[in-house]
Amino acid sequence: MSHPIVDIHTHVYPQSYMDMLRSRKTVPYVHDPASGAASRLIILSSDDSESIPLDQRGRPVDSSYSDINVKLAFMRRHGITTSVVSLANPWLDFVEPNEAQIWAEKINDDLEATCARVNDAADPEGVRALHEKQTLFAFGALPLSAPSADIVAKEIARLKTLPHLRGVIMGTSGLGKGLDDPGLDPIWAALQDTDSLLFLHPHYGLPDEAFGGPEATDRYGHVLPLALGFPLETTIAVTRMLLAGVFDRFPRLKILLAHSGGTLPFLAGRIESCIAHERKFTANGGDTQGPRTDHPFFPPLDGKEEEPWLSVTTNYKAINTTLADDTDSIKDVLGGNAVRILDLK
Ligand code: 5CU
Repeated sequence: MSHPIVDIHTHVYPQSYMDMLRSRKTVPYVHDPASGAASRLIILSSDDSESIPLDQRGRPVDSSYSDINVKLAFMRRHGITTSVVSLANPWLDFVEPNEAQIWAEKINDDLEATCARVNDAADPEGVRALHEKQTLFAFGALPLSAPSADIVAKEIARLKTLPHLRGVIMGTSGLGKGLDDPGLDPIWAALQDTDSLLFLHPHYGLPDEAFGGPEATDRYGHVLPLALGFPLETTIAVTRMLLAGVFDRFPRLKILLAHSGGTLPFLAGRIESCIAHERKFTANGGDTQGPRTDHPFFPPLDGKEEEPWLSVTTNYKAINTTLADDTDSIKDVLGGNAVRILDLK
């Protein structure tokens, strides 16, 4: 391997977080069936219906969600040299306000310690080239349910002091009112002032009715919410930021949108057109100047976790096919861009 291959979208649930989920009985929670069958992770309210037996709710959760050695094995299997790990959804969104800061510090310190341990242990004698080592960095979690946005801003500043942290991960609910909420301004300011990358990731999707209600969920499982609900959630969240002028007030905000930007790349033109034609938006002071517009939770089925994962190999194939002979661009997309933007040296 002569160049870095970086995975910037790869989640973990640290053990302390799993323990906390095990102590809960409402979403999000972990249920351990008395039969000894695999534990269940129930993080979506649609998975928590009384009509579903408890032992079958949500999804099976195994060590790949929390064990860093399993993550490193996953990286080796797919030729990934560097991963920027992040706490998985729903992050700390649901934590009691008075516990949010404590949990954020605990999770973020835990991520920092894990990265430090892995990076030091990866090459104890220092004999391997940088790009041959397995290295870990992390995006930090934010205490968004804390009593004030200043507590969140303080954690963003603290993250800059942790050597392996490279930004933050956040969902689309913000402080509970969505990302066009002016109450988020201190947080946007902290991210901009500290030059911290924001990894924006969906969790809440769209209401079940959008997909045909419980009958459709029973028939198709998570296909519609994950394939369509997640990307649309991201698209709606970022569009609300655009409409609220967040990018005008914070022009140096750096955002990484999960899942290739949701559906934003396809809908940007239509969003601009609708903005330009909406009287209510202009009457309310909206700015119509345009144009202004950019893991492993999919293991293979049938117990084939040890084989290459389709969710990874599909990306490799798309990159190699689309960019064909342009080897420099292939290297950039596979890792060079991430190394540069996130300073992963
Ligand atoms: O595909 C994904 O990114 C995910 C994720 O991050 N979390 C989840 O619950 N399902 C799918």
